[in-house]
Amino acid sequence: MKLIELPTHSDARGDLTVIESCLPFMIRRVFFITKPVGVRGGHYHIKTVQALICLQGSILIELRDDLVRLDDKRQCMILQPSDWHSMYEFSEDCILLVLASEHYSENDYVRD
Ligand code: T46
Repeated sequence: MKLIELPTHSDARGDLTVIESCLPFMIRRVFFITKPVGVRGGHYHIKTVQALICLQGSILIELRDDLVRLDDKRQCMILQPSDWHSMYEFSEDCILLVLASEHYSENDYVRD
């Protein structure tokens, strides 16, 4: 797992945050999670690398040996395939954006 600070351009019109050359993979899939409750995740991947950005609200991400709260949209969490992760303690307004290196395949998941 790696945390990256995304460059943000702020002026009187607002903030513009860029995800460009900082990702260690080509984006093949994008999804976002809204209105999350309970616990999600609880798996690692065989091939997929992912970048997680909490666009709004906050979320707690549990890794094998770490616990990280994402609550800043300029922060990007890179998860390698072997990084087991579970997500919980979502704020009600949470929006989690995920960029993935592979197309969706259930065969890529190793679940608890
Ligand atoms: C991850 C965390 C951060 C699809 O059909 N296509 C997709 O691209 C995805 C991601 C999911 N789905 C279907 C499969 C399930 O029927 O959507 C349903 C919910 O997926 P899942 O239970 O895997 O959701 P999470 O929140 O536990 O995990 C998701 C990603 O699947 C996973 O890659 O790392 O978000």
